[in-house]
Amino acid sequence: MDRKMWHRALVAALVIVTVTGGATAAAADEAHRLTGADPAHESVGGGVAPASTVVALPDLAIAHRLPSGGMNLWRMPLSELEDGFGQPQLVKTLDFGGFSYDNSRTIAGDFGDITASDDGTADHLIWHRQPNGGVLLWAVGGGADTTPRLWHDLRTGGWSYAASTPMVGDVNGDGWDDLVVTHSTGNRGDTNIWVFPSDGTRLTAPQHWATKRSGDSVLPPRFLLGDLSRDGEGRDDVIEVQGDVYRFVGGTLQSVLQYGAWTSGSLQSYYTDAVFYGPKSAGWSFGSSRQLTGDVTGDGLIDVVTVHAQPKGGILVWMHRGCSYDTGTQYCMEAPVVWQDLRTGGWSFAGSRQHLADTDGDGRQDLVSLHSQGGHPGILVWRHRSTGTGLETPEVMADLKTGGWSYASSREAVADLYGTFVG
Ligand SMILES: [Ca+2]
Ligand SMILES: [Ca+2]
Ligand SMILES: [Ca+2]
Ligand SMILES: [Ca+2]
Repeated sequence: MDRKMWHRALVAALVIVTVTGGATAAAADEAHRLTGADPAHESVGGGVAPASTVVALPDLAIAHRLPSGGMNLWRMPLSELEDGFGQPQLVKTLDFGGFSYDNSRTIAGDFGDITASDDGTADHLIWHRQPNGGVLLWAVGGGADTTPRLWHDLRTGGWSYAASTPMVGDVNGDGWDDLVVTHSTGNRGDTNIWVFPSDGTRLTAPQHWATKRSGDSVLPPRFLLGDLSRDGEGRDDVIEVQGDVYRFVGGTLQSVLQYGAWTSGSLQSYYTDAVFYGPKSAGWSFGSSRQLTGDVTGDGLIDVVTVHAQPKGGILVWMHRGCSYDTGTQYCMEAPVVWQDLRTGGWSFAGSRQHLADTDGDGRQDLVSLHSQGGHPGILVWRHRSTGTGLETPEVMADLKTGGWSYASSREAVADLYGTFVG
């Protein structure tokens, strides 16, 4: 079953639960995490669980700086279908062995059943700077055994912590998250794209998938992962966001914010036409925006959400809906529309971070915002539920204003995880 069909089945299943169970709350005790495979994996590996029982159970994986310089790793269930919704749970304290919050990047996903006790909660990855400028890659699996495992020693071979950026996605479509690392080559801004494929228990040796030429982008681009291709074949593509490039728009050469995509799933990745040009003259700005990928509409096609700062303060949330009709290009994205106007109410672009996750199990990913608290160090976590055509008024899903939480001393990532209904 492909991802699109799976989402449709999911929505149908929830309708049944709601009707027979009275409310989604009735399902809270019946949601169990999946290990071993997620829906896409089962479609490849020869299906096991009925698709109608599968729901998204994403985790927010938080890394928080310790006074010693180390870090705490936390997980917070993001789905209200699960016990512990919105409540951070400490996974591991890394105050030994040289682990450093400031000298590492942390991401999370579903990289495999890493230990015998892996329970399908977030697996954490630590991309750690070494004294010689290289990298060590550590993993902390979900479940009881949180001993960090050294997966790759990248202190040699030309690896540079400073020149690399780790990302998470499933680029070969087997249902396990893979690590994708963009690495500057030092040659006129060219970028190598490396993939560390998961084998279901760990990330295997890095493979060089592509070299992206710098082209005419003035600013270093941002890279995202998402299955943007029209057929939604289940393999994440590499999406490149460029700023201050000049393109003819409406017959006029203009500075634009531009999104393009690379195919994944083979050793021959290549750049295709940009799917969006946002002219500077219309207010689009690379530096004043950030992009997210996910299925916000619930149709199984990946959408791009752009969170954009506004000149007089606040934020607009734009939706570029993914589409499947024939546009003559391999990729398809509809013109952006505003899904939420947060220009009032104290919303700050610089003082917030956003993610996408399905927080209510309806198959539509919702916007999740972590917001700083002015002069106070803490955090409020908001969810903006997707209706399929817009976002509902944000509501607080976790109040981390006290308890030692610091917006400035933490970072987080969403792990896309799954579970089943029983009964
Ligand atoms: Ca795992
Ligand atoms: Ca994979
Ligand atoms: Ca969609
Ligand atoms: Ca949702």
